[in-house]
Amino acid sequence: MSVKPNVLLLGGTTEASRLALLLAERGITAIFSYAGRTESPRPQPIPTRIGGFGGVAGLAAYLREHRITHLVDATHPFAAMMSANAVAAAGLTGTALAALTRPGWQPEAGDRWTRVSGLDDAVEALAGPRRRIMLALGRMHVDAFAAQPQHHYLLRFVDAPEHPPALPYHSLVVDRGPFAARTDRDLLRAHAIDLVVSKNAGGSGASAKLVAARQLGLPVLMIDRPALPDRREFHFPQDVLHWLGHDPSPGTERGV
Ligand code: 3Y8
Ligand code: NAP
Repeated sequence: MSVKPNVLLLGGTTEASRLALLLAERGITAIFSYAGRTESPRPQPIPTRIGGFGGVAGLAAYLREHRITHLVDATHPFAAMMSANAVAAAGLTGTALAALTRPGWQPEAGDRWTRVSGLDDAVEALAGPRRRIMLALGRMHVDAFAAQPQHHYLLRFVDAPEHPPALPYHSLVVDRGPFAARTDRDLLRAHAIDLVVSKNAGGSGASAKLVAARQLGLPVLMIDRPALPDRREFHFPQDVLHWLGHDPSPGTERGV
């Protein structure tokens, strides 16, 4: 007798939103969770909670109090703290855990990537004469680049910041993805960008700037993903449905 799923979905990515839709279509009991990083996160078709849990202990308590049967970590590959907490809390409470994540991007013909292992190495790699750099990393880590103030930075944030970024020369675009290659190409051209800095997020929502850089023959500084603890991983929302005991193709559900 399989347990009727009661899912906690840690979201904030395109794939998480796709899975939320599938769960809603099948009437699977689930709650979507955002950290609350943005002013108006995309509404979801399932009940949604916003805010941290309070570390591993807080997440474990949440799993117990809400009798969560399946924890799905569909957070961004750079949300390393959340993913580590999910593994720890699932272990403490014996909750089934699976990650829904996307493969990292691989360089294609025509790409001019330099790979670095983390944010500090990316900052160091920018030592040298002034350039015009698209820093497509969002808002949380921009201040680290004040160590290389000589460059002109093109910044793209989801929300307007309360305070101007601590970078003497910068242009700021407030926009949320997913982005399109054509508009990113126009943006890179309009700002005469000569280097793009990117996280290896994978997926389709942030890849536009890489396609645009390739088309314009621009170099890319690619930040590799942080290491994450071992856990069951799926790359497709339908595989999560199967894991939950639901047939991924609608209309062939049996007794659910
Ligand atoms: C709050 C939820 C969906 C999810 C869409 C994806 C695609 C569009 C592209 C560039 C890169 C960046 C950033 C980015 C993308 C998707 C996805 C993705 C990159 C929202 C969202 C939340 C966040 C948090 C935000 C971070 C920031 C990172 C901007 C919603 C829109 C740079 C990551 O201002 C801040 O504090 C923003 C912080 C974490 C990284 C950073 O360090 O600043 N995402 N992004 C989630 C929460 O509260 O739990 O507002 O709707 C979601 C999406 N952003 O459902 O369609 O799947 O990745 N997000 C990166 O990849 O490098 C932009 O500009 O080219
Ligand atoms: P993080 O550094 O790994 O997490 C820091 C803390 O934020 C966590 O310990 C947790 O707080 C809280 N948190 C993170 N994700 C949460 C979620 N989905 N629901 C509830 N609490 C959450 O995470 P992050 O890099 O700041 O990312 C935050 C959110 O933005 C995630 O949902 C992620 O998917 C999304 N996002 C991040 C990026 C990125 O580049 N990092 C890109 C796109 C989307 P407590 O310890 O208090 O529980």
